[in-house]
Amino acid sequence: MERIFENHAIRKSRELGGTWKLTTLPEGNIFTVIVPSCWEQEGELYSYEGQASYKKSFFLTKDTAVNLIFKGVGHWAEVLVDGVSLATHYDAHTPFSVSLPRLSQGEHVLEVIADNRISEESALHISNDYYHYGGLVRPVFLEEISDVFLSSLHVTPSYQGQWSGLVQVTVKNLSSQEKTVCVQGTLHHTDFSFEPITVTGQSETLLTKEVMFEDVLPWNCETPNLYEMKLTLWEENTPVDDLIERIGFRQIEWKDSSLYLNGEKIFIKGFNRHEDFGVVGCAIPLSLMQKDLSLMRQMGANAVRTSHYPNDERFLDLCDEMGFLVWEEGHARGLSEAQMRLPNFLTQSKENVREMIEYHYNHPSIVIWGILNECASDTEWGKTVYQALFEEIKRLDQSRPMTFASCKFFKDICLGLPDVVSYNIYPEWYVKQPAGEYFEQLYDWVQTTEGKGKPFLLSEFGAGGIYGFREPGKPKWSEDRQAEILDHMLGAFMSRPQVSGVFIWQFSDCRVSEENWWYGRPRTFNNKGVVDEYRRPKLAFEVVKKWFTKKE
Ligand code: ADA
Repeated sequence: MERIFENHAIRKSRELGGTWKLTTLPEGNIFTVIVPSCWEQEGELYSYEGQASYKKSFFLTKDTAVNLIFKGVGHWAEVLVDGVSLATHYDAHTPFSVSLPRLSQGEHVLEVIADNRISEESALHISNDYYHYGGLVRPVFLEEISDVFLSSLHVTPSYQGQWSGLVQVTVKNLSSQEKTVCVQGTLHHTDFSFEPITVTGQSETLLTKEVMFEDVLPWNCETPNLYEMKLTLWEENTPVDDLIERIGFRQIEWKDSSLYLNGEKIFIKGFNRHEDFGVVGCAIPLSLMQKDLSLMRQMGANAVRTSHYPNDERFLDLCDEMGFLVWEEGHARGLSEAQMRLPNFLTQSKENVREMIEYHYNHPSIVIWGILNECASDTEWGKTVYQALFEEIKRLDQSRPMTFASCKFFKDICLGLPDVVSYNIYPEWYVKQPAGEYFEQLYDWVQTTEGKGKPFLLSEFGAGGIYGFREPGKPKWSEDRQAEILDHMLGAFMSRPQVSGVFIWQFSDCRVSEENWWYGRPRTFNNKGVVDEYRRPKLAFEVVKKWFTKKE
């Protein structure tokens, strides 16, 4: 299934999983691999940076229109069917789909050429403090669709004494003929329908309707109530397509420096999490995604930041079900002004943010959108880019606040743009200064800028500890020192009224690029995880649990 719930009953959808033939290009080395997976999982390809062709045949029992859906390809993709190039896509962290109006009954060959090379054309995937895995790293699906089908569904919940939802549906007509269709929907005890419409040939039509819902319960961290909205598309008197989405009724407000969920004040106790697990890299199976959230819950966390890119939607489905709050962000980490001036940067960033919101809009767990982690927010050019991306978010979603994590201490010029001010700070690790003192200086400076009075999140703080390195003398990189520094930081930050929430850097260790990073990253890993890449807890695990489960 594309999600962790059944999102079609009428439309035929199957995963093109199992074995694929991988051929490295131009070397021509051939591997039989399982999709989804990172090619780095193949020992010989552990550090492969290049192109590879993935091939798999599929069979259609009748002539039909099809949708090919790619949930994540690292990080350039070219899609060919029967040798014909149909589409390209950039960035490993957002889905894309290719619709074909007609494929004949019989066997066809799907080929995807993936390329994880770093170049000036690749503005988001660069040598970085996380790894740029290659291949079909998330699942691939084949849907057999009718010529006219439901291509997206967004629901924006609101509460005025009764829950309602702005329902926005797009109907896509792949054929050249106009069609008369009707969309009907149901959620819990409420049925609704749109007026019948005639859609022209080769068009995409947006339908919008405000629907009042009877006796639905709100979504929150303690009782994450979810409801399936089922849409059916009728052509004449025949149901030809359907789309099922999951909705959570909740209202988000950031006011008087705090987050309110359905009117209740929430203090965020979160982790930063990279999509990276030992052996499998970023192609994490659902069971291990759930393991991560269970471990965070054991430590008393209620939130997760998808540092630094959009996440697998099945992970977000789990966050919806388990009542986690999510800061999801567009793909970017630590890009300089020069890198933000690269010709592809703004286009690739905007497309990444657009796809993130397009595909993840309905997740109630997402309570804030982030962009451009630690980019050049201390420069005029950087400010124009932050402004442009915030405008893109606002164009697509007016229901959620926005933020960005800054590291421009005492010199950020973009703090007037976000709804929430967020900073990444590392006192006692990178900076020889007590955590509380460092925080007060920074917070007081922010009150002299356009960030004055805004909710303030500590989006990152932490220290390195190499799993298994125990030393009572507590030198840096020992688990003992990591635990001590986190104890000081949490003690300093959790008690301060100016802080709306915290995200520890980071949940688990993750692999990093060798170029530019190996010397500061023992094992060529970022070792600031509270657990290592195999989720083995370090001494810091119990320290976090002490603070996150402490009764106010
Ligand atoms: C930065 C960055 C993180 C990570 C961290 C670290 O804050 O946002 O991705 O690199 O530093 O470990 O130093």
